[in-house]
Amino acid sequence: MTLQLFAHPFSSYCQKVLTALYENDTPFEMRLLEGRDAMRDLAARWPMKRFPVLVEGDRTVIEATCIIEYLDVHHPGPRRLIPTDRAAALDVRMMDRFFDNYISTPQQKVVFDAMRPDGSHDPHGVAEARAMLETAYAWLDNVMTERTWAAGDDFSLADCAAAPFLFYADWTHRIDDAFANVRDYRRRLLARPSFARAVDEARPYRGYFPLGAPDRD
Ligand SMILES: N[C@@H](CCC(=O)N[C@@H](CS)C(=O)NCC(=O)O)C(=O)O
Repeated sequence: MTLQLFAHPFSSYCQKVLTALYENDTPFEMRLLEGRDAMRDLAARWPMKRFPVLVEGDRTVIEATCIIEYLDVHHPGPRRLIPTDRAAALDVRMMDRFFDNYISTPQQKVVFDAMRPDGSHDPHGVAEARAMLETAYAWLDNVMTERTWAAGDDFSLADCAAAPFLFYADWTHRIDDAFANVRDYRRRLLARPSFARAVDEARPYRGYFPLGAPDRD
């Protein structure tokens, strides 16, 4: 059965799943979410219209983390992105939650605010989001002192999350040079072939970035 991924290459949550798919060379069909017809097909599958969404036969899987978990269970490849050891898997899942909730969520808050019409901005919420990013960068910098990847020596689900979220977080609220461990980690993620491929595929869409994409990366 063909795996179908409803996704857009420029979306951070889609890049999280694409990185996992590319890590294992997992075959899939991309259902590109450009245009009204594609969005109507997505809404028929998932009324929240958030993406990515994975479809296999009559099974619809929502949420990037759950899609990667689904791939690990039903289409495992040579690289296990979730350790089989339950204690190690817990560390991976905890770091995955960190990147979703404390890097991506505030990053999206700043970006979505920039897309709001005049008169409906939320400066207080944006300031809170930027403060949360600063706190998250500081915490992560300490965690990454002696780690290569988010949960230790092995590339995992948590790194699939970290890669796009730190990528766009730096564009949105620059990671200060004082957080050298975070900046080095972001560079390692950008050099990882699976994520580098996702970044390359998204290049044609950089004009979509509401804050203006910087001329780097
Ligand atoms: N919790 C979801 C979040 C997915 C998400 O926020 N996707 C963004 C694209 S990066 C989206 O669907 N944006 C469209 C919208 O907000 O209507 C996940 O983990 O997959």
